[in-house]
Amino acid sequence: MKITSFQVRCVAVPMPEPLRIAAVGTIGVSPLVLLTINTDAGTQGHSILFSFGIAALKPLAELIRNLESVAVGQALAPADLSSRLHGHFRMLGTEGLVGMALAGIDMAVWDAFARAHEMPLSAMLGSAPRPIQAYAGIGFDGELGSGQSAEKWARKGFKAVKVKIGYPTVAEDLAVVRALRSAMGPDAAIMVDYNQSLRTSEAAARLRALEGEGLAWIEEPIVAHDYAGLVQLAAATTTPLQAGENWLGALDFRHAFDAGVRGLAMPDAMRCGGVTGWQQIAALGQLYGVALSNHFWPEVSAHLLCATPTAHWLEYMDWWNPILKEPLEVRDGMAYTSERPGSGVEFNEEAVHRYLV
Ligand code: SMN
Ligand code: MG
Repeated sequence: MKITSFQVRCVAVPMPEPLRIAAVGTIGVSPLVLLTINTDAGTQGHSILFSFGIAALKPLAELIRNLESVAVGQALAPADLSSRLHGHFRMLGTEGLVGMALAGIDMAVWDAFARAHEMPLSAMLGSAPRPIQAYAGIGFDGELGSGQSAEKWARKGFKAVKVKIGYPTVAEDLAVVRALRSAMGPDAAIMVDYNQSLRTSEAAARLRALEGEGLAWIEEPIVAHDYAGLVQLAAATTTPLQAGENWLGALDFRHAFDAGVRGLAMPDAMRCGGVTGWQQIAALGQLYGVALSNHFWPEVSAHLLCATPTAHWLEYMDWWNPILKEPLEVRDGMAYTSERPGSGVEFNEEAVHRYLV
């Protein structure tokens, strides 16, 4: 089976509610590149790329269109195509948009590969589909807003939530955490996410102030690639630290683990190199004994976590559900991968046409 063409489209999907992030701002729409890969057997593969901001949306789409010629005529063989594409960018490097584009192609090729074999992606990776514990995300919405969002997710059956903090004072951080604990109850898992907003000098004091709150993890307290700083902070607190959504490819995860990062890590399917990159990181997680959770891409990540020996939590987000034919199913706080062939990504064409940009 050979690749015959790419279909690349851009959409701007309104967020269910504006998402506020500490030290970043507010996300009102999801700028997405939707990639469909066609083959000579009629089998298709689909993937979603998130450009974070409108400015990068069209450049990302154009970069993927420019890579069609490298892929067309090649066998539908994800590992081989990944090697070919990475070789193509040996000089330019695969950070930034290039890595995102390659990951998007990789996810679509793996989706087509699984569909061609009429198997769910998790089964193609050697694992039986199984439910994964899931948590939902809450924005930088203050004590009242965050508590109300937690109540909403609890009504939907979630037993775990993650909230963005990094307020001007640690007292405000604590008030938000306690509002979530009140909304979710004593047995719920509560994670917090600083989104790299703390300076290393203040981070240890903030983490110590959160010690008694029974948090499941404290995410990205400082800049993502300060591995040594993360290791130092981990020694100053008993609350597990979490990072990885901004680590690019398996090499960043290797650098982090070589620097002494242990406990938890969270690959982002687009930043880490797609399915192929995730497989490499899953092996590192097993060898270093690091529990792995995903960042975004819940449909694909649910399959990937099934095949990840140290799978931990699934981050659920519903932002892209309007353009999906079959969004990930979550029941009683557990995510269930689709048993249909592929990665679970297929587009609701009527919605795609509505949001085209
Ligand atoms: C996050 C990052 C970017 C946009 C929204 C949320 C956050 C997460 O870091 O972990 O989901
Ligand atoms: Mg995060």
